[in-house]
Amino acid sequence: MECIFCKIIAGEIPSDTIYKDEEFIAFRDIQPQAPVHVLIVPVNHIVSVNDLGEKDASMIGRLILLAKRIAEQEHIAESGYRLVINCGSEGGQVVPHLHLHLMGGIRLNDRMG
Ligand code: DGP
Repeated sequence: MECIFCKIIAGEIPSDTIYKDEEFIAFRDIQPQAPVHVLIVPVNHIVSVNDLGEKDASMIGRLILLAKRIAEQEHIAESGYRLVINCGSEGGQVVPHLHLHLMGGIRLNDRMG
């Protein structure tokens, strides 16, 4: 297994995990861009948005709803937050395992890259 997020899911690499169920794991980003920076990751190894199909539509819905719940737990729901999925090299994706960034706790600037 080469994928770093699969290794985190398997418990082979330590992480600051704040949520886990059979479908998703959420852990704090090792290089946080904001006071709250959580990565929400499907347990199944899906490389990127490019690999999603119709069968994944409900999973993606649950991913967003989980992000909303974690934002509430992290006390940033009211102040606001940003959800980002990078896709591919020019989209800024570094880890080739689909993940949603949840960032907040500070006023985020408008610059996207
Ligand atoms: P992206 O650029 O969208 O692929 O984001 C990858 C993020 O993953 C980046 O913000 C840093 C984070 N990251 C990379 N390796 C690790 C790790 O081993 N542990 C944790 N917690 N985060 C990691």
